[in-house]
Amino acid sequence: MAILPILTAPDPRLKAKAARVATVDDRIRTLMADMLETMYKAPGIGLAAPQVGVGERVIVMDTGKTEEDRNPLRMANPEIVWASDEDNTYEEGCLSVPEHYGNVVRPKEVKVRYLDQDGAAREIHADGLLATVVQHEMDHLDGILFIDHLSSLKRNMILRKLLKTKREAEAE
Ligand code: GNR
Ligand code: NI
Repeated sequence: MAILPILTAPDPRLKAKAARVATVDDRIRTLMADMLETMYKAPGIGLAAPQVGVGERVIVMDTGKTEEDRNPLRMANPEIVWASDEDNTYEEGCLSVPEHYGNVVRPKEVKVRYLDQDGAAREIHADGLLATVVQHEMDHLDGILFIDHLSSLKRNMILRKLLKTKREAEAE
């Protein structure tokens, strides 16, 4: 297993649409394992492959509150097959947008169809925090960050600050 470096915005790889996984093979299973290890270490409750520079439709999540109740979810080619009419607002953060937070409105509940680590088709009904996170991760697969759901004023302010932080890190 390996800890992978997490890309931060602005980065063109975070804006690209990820490609569908043709087959869930050992390469994809290793990617899922490395992504989970990277996510736990960060720490975070979700991670999408584009965040580690891999343009494929793979996401991992774990909304368990403690190390004891770990419940890792590994998904390839996730698709929303149903979303509730009712919305929910959650203050989101992102490992690729460090130290910035903002309220995002999304459907409160979703049904998601995906392939698991064995390539088997599965479906989950997510609500609460998991519904927020799975939609946040699926956005990453289409090159969308939570800041794209904020006003352009807030988004541009955050992007300017992130760019400044990058410039300062490069100058070191
Ligand atoms: O760790 C994370 N926490 C979080 C909190 C609220 C809404 C979404 C998230 S996902 C984030 C990890 C991440 O950036 N995944 O892409
Ligand atoms: Ni994110």
